[in-house]
Amino acid sequence: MKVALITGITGQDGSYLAELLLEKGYMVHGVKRRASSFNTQRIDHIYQDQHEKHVNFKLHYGDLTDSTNIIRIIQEVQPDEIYNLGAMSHVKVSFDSPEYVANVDGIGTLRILEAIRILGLMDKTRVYQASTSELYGGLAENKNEKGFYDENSPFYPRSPYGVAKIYAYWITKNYREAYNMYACNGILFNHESPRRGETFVTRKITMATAAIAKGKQDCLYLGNLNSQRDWGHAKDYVEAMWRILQQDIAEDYVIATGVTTYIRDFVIMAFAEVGVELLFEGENENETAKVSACNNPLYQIEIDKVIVRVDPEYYRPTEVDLLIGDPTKSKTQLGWKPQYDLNALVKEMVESDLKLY
Ligand code: NDP
Ligand code: GDR
Repeated sequence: MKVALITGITGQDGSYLAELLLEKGYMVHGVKRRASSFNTQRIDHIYQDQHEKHVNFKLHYGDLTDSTNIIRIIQEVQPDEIYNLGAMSHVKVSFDSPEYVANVDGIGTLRILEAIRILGLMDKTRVYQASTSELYGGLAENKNEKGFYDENSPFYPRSPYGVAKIYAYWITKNYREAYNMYACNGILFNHESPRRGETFVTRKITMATAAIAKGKQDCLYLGNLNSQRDWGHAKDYVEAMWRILQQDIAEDYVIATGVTTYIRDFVIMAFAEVGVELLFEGENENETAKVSACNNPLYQIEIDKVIVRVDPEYYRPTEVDLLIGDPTKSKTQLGWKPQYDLNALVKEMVESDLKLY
């Protein structure tokens, strides 16, 4: 039986990856942080199963800022594969706590790689590092000739999060080259799901769509509506993570859909799911969206009511304007193909949030 260790198991990706690896017959270990309130909602269903039937699943308390803890867990678990998904993953928040983010998202990766070296597991343990499209920074001149970011595009991170993740990217590559370790970067573009954290833009939009439709919220306040993101479904993306660690040779891969969409259009798509048509007017901080039609008799939403406003509070000091990834290498070498398109993703997220209300 293969043994996997997942950091960030309580997060969006960690929970889907744990399910996938259990399905594949792995023994799955996860690192969770001690918190003053419960932080295991996304994996409680797996944990509960453990009491009712035999499930190969075990959680360990730990933190990526704590080397001795990381070494001890890896020594105990002796993993065949480590998926390092733990991170302070919110780009805007990283401007408020840059040093902490450098410690967790940057040096945290080094702690894992060093633990493997110290424990002499270099020939046994394969490492997946959760790298990100934030490394590219959205600079137009750095796209390839087809107009996408690929594995060879230059990096220009635009946030403390991106800068911390670029350290993690390079230290992973360096340990692969210096010590012949099987260590890979998955450069993943944005991926979402009903389990997405509530303060990321897609989930914020789908939750507000449901709340407004059910009369529980008046207005949705957002930041920059003019940025564009290449959005996929987290379920598809954890499958790519696993494939990256099953190859003969360790390499880095871009995981993306190759389609990019404005934030504004995501808002339109989400409200269309509840039968609300929106009309956007104005520019930048004066931009609003009002209801131009409501085609669903279940929801009484006033026509002409403004239900989306821009609040500059959500702007970032430096923004990544446009992301679009080229998944050619992952499609050809990994045989990876996403099952979801954006319409299916938005539909699933809105339906799930409607159930919450
Ligand atoms: P989430 O924010 O949902 O999950 C992050 C996880 O990291 C949580 O389990 C969190 O624990 C844990 N964590 C945070 N700080 C620490 C710490 N100091 N020590 C140990 N664990 C910690 O992120 P996602 O699941 O969306 O993303 C997974 C990884 O992929 C992250 O590294 C992210 O940066 C990266 N990524 C994500 C993309 C996306 O679009 N989702 C795209 C590209 C990369 P807790 O629950 O206690 O907070
Ligand atoms: P991102 O995701 O920064 O791309 O990082 P996020 O959903 O936070 O922002 C996407 C874009 O939407 C704009 N935006 C807003 N964002 C948030 N969070 N809240 C708002 O109210 C809002 N209004 C507009 C942002 O300015 C931005 O342009 C995500 C994270 O998962 C990272 O960990 C990961 O590495 C990258 O995706 C790839």
